[in-house]
Amino acid sequence: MAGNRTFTMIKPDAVESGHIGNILAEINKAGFKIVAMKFTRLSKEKAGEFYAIHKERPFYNELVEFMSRGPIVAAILEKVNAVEEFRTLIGSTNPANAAPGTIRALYAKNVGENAVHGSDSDENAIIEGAFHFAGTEIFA
Ligand code: IDP
Ligand code: MG
Repeated sequence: MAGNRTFTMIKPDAVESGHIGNILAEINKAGFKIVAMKFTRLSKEKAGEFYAIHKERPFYNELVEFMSRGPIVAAILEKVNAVEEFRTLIGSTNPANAAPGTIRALYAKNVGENAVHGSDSDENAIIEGAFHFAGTEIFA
């Protein structure tokens, strides 16, 4: 249902550091239901497309390189008020500013390599989920 889903990625830094299990445990503890999930890798082209909204930002090329350098876990999560609840669970973009106990405070390295993605609106959650998953891969 719109409004109750968000999209996330466990980013290459967190996968490389062996934190997939820890991060999924935090997501489960916070009461999110996983309705779609895959272990995959973004090509440079796909990473560029996913982050096209940041094309004019100075860190765009760095972001595309980073997000395509290794595998990620992509997932669609369900919970009442999922987008906002998940942004609260992951904490600020820069882990130096992330509240204690948030996923980024626990596992992010820096403002670029920050462990997880979380959609910023219901509209983008739908777009981002559809970017990674076919309807047949989503289990409500
Ligand atoms: P968000 O992931 O918290 O929504 P956005 O501002 O949407 O943050 O930025 C998207 C992603 O771009 C961030 O998660 C991070 O990986 C990267 N990023 C943001 N700001 C910087 C920066 O100043 N330097 C390098 N990478 C950045
Ligand atoms: Mg964002």
